[in-house]
Amino acid sequence: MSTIDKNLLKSKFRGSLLGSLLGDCLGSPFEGDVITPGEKLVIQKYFDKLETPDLKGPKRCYTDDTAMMKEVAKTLIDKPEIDYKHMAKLFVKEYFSEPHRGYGQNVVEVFNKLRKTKFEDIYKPAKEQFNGSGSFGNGGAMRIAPVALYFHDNYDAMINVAKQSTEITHTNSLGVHGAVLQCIAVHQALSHDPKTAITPKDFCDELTKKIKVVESENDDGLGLHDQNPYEDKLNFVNYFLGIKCHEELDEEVAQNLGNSIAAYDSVPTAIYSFMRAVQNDIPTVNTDNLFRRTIQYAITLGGDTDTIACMAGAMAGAYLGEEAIDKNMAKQCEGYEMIVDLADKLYAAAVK
Ligand code: RVK
Ligand code: MG
Ligand code: MG
Repeated sequence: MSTIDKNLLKSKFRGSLLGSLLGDCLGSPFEGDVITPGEKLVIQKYFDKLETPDLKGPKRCYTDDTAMMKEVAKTLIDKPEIDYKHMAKLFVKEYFSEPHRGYGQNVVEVFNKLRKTKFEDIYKPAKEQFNGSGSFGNGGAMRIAPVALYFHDNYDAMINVAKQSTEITHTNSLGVHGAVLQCIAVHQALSHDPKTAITPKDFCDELTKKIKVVESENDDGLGLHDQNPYEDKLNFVNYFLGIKCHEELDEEVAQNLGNSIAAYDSVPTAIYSFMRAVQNDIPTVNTDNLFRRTIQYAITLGGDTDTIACMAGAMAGAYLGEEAIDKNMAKQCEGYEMIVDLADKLYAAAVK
């Protein structure tokens, strides 16, 4: 990454944060839906319309995914040493100033406890969730893109910060490793030259190698458990990518890779969506634009559409850069200018 052209890197920072924003804003109206063939047509028309210049009407609102992602970015921008207490305070302040952004049901308990205990031990409230097993929701993964961008040239620090920033709210290893996998995927996409095509199998194999290392750290080297769930899911991603895309396959993907708010059932699905769009063989998504194809396809898989599209969008935007994102579509999203400004500040903080 160190040899990457600075203008391209800046564009990739914008692309990834905007990708995250667009996935969230454009995916949230379909959250929880079971997507029928008829609804796929509705989604196609919805995206066609969003490309119209100067479209009037209310903006598409962002949800907790973007609200928390911008606070992660601000923490990295604010201080050269990562201050996790500062991050926890920003999360809590953000939540209490705008609580109606569709947060996960249980994470709110963490925010309340953090505030009540005056941030004394910022990791304690999350550890107490779900009778001590911690949350495996995708709330850590949905907000992680700024970490991948900021540490574009320091992989080990990136992994460490991805874990620690997630553990403020999510301590279950599935929640933490899901966020780490999402972070690695964005980092890998960022490292890829947009003029060179990604080979999905190579991309997945590289991800598999890296997540295997992360997952095996939990095993104490004793080989006691069968505990490589994300490695197994990535093998499934590769398997599905080998099958020609058709309507029924989407249902199988939603069932087997998942489309829920569990990190385990959504991060691999976001990776699959990006890879399927790269392969360009999706009959229900009609567009030449790879960025649009990625988020539109992610949404057609149903379920946790805002977050799966947000995570897939962060990868596609990191690969392609800002220029690949239709400006008319981006301008339909609440916070567009704010996110561009945030990406530039993050770039200035990361690239000296
Ligand atoms: C609404 C049992 C568990 C669990 C565990 C389930 C927004 C619970 C965003 C919990 C994202 C839910 C999403 C969410 C992000 C987690 N045992 N069930 N150990 N761990 N769950 O509250 O920030 O959409 O049903 O930590 O991860 O757009 O309510 O929130 O899609 O997962 O929420 O987990 O949610 P939380 P989050
Ligand atoms: Mg959301
Ligand atoms: Mg969601």
